Amino acid sequence: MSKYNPAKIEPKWQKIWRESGIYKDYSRKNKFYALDMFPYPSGAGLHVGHPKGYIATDVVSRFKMLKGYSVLHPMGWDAFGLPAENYAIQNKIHPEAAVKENIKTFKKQLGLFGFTYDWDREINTADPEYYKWTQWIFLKMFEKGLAYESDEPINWCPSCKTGLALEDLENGLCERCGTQVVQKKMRQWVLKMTEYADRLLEDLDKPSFAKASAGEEELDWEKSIMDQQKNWIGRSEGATIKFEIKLVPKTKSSERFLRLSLGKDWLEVFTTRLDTIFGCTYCVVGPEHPIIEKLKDKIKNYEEVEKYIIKAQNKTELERTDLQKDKTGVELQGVKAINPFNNEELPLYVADYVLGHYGTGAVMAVPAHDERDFEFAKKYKLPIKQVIAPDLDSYKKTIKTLEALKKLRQEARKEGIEFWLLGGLAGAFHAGIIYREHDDLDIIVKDEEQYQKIGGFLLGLGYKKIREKKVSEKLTNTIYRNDEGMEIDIGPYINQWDLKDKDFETDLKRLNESEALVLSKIFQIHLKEILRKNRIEEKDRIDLEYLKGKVFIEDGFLVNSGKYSGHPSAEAREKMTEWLEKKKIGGKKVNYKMRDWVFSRQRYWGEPIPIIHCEKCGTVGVPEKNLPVELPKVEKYEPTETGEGPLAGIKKWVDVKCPKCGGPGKRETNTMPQWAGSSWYHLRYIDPKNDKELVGKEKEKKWMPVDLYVGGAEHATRHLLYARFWHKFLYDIGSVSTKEPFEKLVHVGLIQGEDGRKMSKRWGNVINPDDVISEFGADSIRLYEMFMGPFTQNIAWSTKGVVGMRRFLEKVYRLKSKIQNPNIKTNPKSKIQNYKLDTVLHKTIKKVTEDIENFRFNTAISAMMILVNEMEKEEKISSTSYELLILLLSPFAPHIAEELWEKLGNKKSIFLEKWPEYDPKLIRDEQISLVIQINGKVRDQVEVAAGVKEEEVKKLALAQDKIVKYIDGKNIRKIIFVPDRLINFVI
Ligand code: ANZ
Ligand code: ZN
Repeated sequence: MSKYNPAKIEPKWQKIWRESGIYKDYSRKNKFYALDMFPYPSGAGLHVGHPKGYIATDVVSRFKMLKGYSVLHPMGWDAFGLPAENYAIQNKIHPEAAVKENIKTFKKQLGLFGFTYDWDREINTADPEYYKWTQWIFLKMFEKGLAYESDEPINWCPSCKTGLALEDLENGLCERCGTQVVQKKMRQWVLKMTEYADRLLEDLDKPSFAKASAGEEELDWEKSIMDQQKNWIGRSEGATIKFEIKLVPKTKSSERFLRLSLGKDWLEVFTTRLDTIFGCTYCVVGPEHPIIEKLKDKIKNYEEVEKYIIKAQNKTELERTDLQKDKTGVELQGVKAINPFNNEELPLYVADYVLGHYGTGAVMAVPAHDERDFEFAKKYKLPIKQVIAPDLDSYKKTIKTLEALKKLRQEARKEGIEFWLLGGLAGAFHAGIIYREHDDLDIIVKDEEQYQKIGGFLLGLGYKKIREKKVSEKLTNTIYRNDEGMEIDIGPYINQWDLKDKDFETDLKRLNESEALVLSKIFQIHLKEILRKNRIEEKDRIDLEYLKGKVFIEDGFLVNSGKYSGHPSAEAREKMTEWLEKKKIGGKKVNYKMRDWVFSRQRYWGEPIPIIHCEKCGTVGVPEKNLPVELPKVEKYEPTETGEGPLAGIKKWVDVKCPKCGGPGKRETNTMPQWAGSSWYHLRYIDPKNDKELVGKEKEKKWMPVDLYVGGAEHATRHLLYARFWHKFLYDIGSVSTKEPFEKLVHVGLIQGEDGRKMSKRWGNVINPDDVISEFGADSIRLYEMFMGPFTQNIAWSTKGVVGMRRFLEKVYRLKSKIQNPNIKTNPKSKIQNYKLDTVLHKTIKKVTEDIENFRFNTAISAMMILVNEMEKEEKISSTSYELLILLLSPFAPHIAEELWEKLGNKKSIFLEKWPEYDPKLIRDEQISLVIQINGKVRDQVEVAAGVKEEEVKKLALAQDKIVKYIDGKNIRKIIFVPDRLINFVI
């Protein structure tokens, strides 16, 4: 028999497949659309990491074909954009030529893998026939007001010499070249992606995947990717509040505050924590905030403010918002903000930790409950006022009644823990000071539950504080009454504590939750008394120094908050929002982190934006019939320093007639970003040659949504967001019938170099698939990449692993010689030839089927390896068994499968077969204990596989020592066999 020779059989089958068009049967009833994230054809060609995802979709495509689906599995090129252009510049070739060249290489390389692509559907985003429709979509957005010009400062990469979208940054650096971006004010085109923010969020899970017609289905996306999208969209529910602005006149002559000339002036802030409003001790605006310019004349230290603003402009957003970075700011002297809830006059600062474009660009600062505000307040010695107490619900549960409390106290006393009681008092005292604020305390005291919470929480604090001299002195001069009405002078105890500091600490540590509660209860009973006796003054309030570095940022219960004290945070937020709305000075507000998509690039290699600027008519869309606006062929395409794209230099191209008025107009010279073409390519594959529509309605309905989309996790927040945005827009204008484009999304884990590093020229660890294929064959590399580990995991390449796969395939090939009666076909269901092997076989069918469906290719392959080992042990195997093995293997290693299939005498391609189904009877897994009786008496039992036949059981039973003894040459008169239960020998 011939030897396995992939070098011969792989090209042979690739040619046959290509010529027969076997993958292009689109007439079957059920469809499956498998989509890969298409590559940008870089100059370096593919390394072995790139095809991993492509192999996976190919395995699934072939599997689905065998399952009777029409499978759409296309491939194309993401050819526009920076990577291609930068490559061209570096290598001094025109990007168009470079792309053409690179595509050739890529296509050749992909061809070696034997993928099921329908190359008739190949698309190229840089092809005018394609980008005509990219431009068309832009025009539609422009018509609907979703594409607009803006002059806002944007992120500019000085190295790529172009503006970038927020999504193009990685930790504040240009994602392409790693250069620090700067803020640059320039004219740009922006797409109103924020208009879709809520839908982009909602449709991710709830009633997410919805075909317009069909019922609701969930998006089958990995949670991690969904989470990344959710975070990127960054929905925040909160409120806006208007703070009235008051001005302190510059002249000292008047002490009164003056209102701005046009009545009241307001500062609007956005907060997610309205419940903390009583803890607001200052307000902040970002350096971009218009109020600074507006109040220019009123700000006493404007010069200083201006200097600060200029400095802030050079910082990246990351530098500005990084929690670790030092917070800076300048007070706007002469300007105050009034907290509408308590009419407190608060200082107003400009600080760059507040961002201009988020929310309202201004915040109410609550240093006790926000870490950035806290850092800032510490630095500028601003008051820190606690208004939220943690919820100590668990304490409440531990003890319910005063009885229990008293018992505990008694027990505590038995152990001589009077300290605790006093500690409790001290804590109470301290807490009383802290919480004493206006008449809030009354509310607290009235509300027992609240009280416990606050008291319990503050006990620890009390203990600590008490040891500080200042407090000790105060306590020493005070007389307290315990809950039995006894007066206690705690002075001496305090001194004791000081003396026995160590013991005290030990005691402290012994406090458990319920004991802490005891103390808080006592605190509760005594507090009124304490306060009355001591007539505690406001000035005694001790600020929460203990909070240093440990800001309580969670929800809890309000304290120090006027009539809102005692309410849980969420409830308080609701009530406060209502109040704002009633007063018409604010209300509920939802904010998104995501921003509109900065859509223009000052580069050559992209789709021209189909807009004409006319002095009279403004911006005018190029009429549809004039699309595409072709990218002019130019000699010089390098980016310029000016912030204008290279197209601006081509006068002949720029100067046009205004389509509206016929007057002189100029073409838009910015181009679209790399992500434009890929935002809708999934639709073009469906109908790639249609010159009337971007996709024909019937075809779109037939194929959408994409059933399986596989690609890199790095696209989680950029491409996948853009594509969903465009798809939703196309849904809205009736171009597509589904709200979401991609039903199932799986991310591919990276293949690293053999050294565990990212595969890159820089590390010299790049492995070229062409070499691997010429040495071991495409089927071996296909199998290996699916076998290396769980699909979504990053994993290092190992050439040894490919060798292993090659050996496995050789084994499979050799097994053919074990076929018994190769010419007689056996029916898999009726004629079971070898029970044990068939069991393994059918289990393997089940496993491989389920594993492919769940992207567990590695375990599918191990199951097949086990099967092959079992087959090797047999002297003979049936042709049916062998065929089943080949079928199971075919999606993974299509060439060898097809070859062997042919060798078995089949006339049609294996991919026109039906995927095997397992026989449930055969995979009843359990080994069962089968009882052996002699004359009805149990004498022994044996372990056998379920379903085993009488003949086999008989042989087995008669071979058992015990049974041999009983039978001992006697004549067996009768055998009674109950399958899977017993065998009875009558002698
Ligand atoms: C008061 C407050 C108190 C806040 C507190 C938080 C905690 P997310 O959840 O990310 O939406 N904020 C608002 N606009 C801002 C801006 N332009 N730049 C920087 N920070 C800004 O964050 C919303 C919170 O971030 C808002 O709620 C506001 O601070 C701050 F205990 O208001 B908060
Ligand atoms: Zn005009």
